[in-house]
Amino acid sequence: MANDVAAHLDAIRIDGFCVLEGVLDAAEINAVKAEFAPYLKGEHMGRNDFEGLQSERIYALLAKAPSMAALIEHPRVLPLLDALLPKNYLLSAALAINVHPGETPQPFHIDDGAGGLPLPKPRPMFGVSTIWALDDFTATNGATEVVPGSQHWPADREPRPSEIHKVLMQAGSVLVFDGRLLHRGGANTSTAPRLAVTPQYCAPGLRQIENMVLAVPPKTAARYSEHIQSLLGYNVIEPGFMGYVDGVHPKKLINADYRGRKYRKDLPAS
Ligand SMILES: O=C(O)CCC(=O)C(=O)O
Repeated sequence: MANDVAAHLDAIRIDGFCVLEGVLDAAEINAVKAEFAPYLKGEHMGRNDFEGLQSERIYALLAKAPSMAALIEHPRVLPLLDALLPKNYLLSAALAINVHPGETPQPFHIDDGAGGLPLPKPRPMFGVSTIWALDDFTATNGATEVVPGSQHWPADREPRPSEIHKVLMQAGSVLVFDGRLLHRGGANTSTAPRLAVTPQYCAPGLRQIENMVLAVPPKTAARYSEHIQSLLGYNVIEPGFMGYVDGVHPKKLINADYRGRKYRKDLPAS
């Protein structure tokens, strides 16, 4: 397993991505699909080319599909995240994407943008993304496309068609990639939809793409592990106490008895 992790880390450092095969079994996939079903009725397609006019997306996943937690903190993925990201990294986004037949390719993009900060490229990695295949990713059904090595490119370099790699993988596999890697959802020219879920993680100092503590408020967050709560943003980064709420640790909003390092009896909370 340690060798496995080392090989996957090497692949991510060189190519920008790796695929972990067969991580979920059919029962696990079906449990997730069952929770998604009420939100995937073909009624709400994307609002633009990025979301996909023939794609459905489910946001705020941890408020809607509790089985997602197992994917977000999956023990096969965590060692890679722990090695690649600074301590206290956050869940930046977690959404399901159901690419329907007729969908066109998404624009190429990266996932770890720094909200307009003037950072010349190439630059360090600020995030790591995962895409879990809940259906087989085939040559025709909208499999994710990546541009190997593009995590090291300058800002103005665009991929040539020969540089684009389609990630074919079986349902239950997960693509793990450097947040700087150029990628996109592919065109679906098949006759069936392609369902995937993409938990994306970022360095603790970066703003999360989805406003996670609003998407998953304290009462809902209370149902999850401490690790998931921390990933959502119910944490503080030391030194600096970054992430406090009204001068106290945000976990106090989940558990009123929580006593952080700065707990003082004379304050209402710590
Ligand atoms: O659906 C996919 O394969 C990729 C989607 C994606 O990269 C995104 O929306 O950020």
